[in-house]
Amino acid sequence: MTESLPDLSKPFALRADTVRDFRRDGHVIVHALAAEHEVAAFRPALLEAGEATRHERRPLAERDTYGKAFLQMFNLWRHNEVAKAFVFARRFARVAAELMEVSGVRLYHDQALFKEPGGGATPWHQDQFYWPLATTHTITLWMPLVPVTTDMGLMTFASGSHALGSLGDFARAPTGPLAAGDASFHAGFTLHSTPPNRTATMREAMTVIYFEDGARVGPLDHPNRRFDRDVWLRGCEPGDLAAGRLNPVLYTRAAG
Ligand SMILES: O=C(O)CCC(=O)C(=O)O
Repeated sequence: MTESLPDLSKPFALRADTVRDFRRDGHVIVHALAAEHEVAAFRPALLEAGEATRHERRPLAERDTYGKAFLQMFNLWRHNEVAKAFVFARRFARVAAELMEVSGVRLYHDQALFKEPGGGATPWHQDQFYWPLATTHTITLWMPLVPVTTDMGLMTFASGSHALGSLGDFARAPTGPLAAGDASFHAGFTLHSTPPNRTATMREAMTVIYFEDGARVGPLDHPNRRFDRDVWLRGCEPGDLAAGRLNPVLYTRAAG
């Protein structure tokens, strides 16, 4: 089933100024990380995996803020081999490693984030608040599976917020329209949000979260971090290498 798929293993030529921008701002756009025809080849299986793993069935009006913000489906890679080939794409993982300037990355988890027509805003937040990882080398790839316009609820980042412990005022950096296969990357501590989807089209986006290979599990000093350890780093204790059954190495420079 996966032999006829586009090959997502070949390196992407990342520009040096993109790495510099990521280091400074904590977010960056990488246009055409996947070609539109490549995304189109993976999309049906990603949608199938998303639908099969979706728990949310209530109408929008009956949901809380995050429930209105998006349909959220986790670890599609475990559902079918095509989704696995997409999430494990060496091309994507290598860009994640190069942006973080580390030699290898592991998977934390993937999520499909589909903002429905009329779906609400995603509140400003920092992802890494939830993650018991003792490293700041964490990154999320966010890739639309369909072309997305500014009124569909696109990522908006607070530039430079990844480097600050406490939150202040930031230059806001909304992303412009993106083609299917373009991707944004943001660091775990980069503050970000998305506005509502004011269109009649589902904003389909796939995300993959990576962390530096060699990172250790951090303190479980908050219920959210205990929850995340139990789900994504099962069996790993604080101080252990963050390298559970669900955290394969997706890229290592040593392998070329
Ligand atoms: O897709 C969205 O609306 C928000 C995405 C997000 O918060 C994330 O990928 O960390």
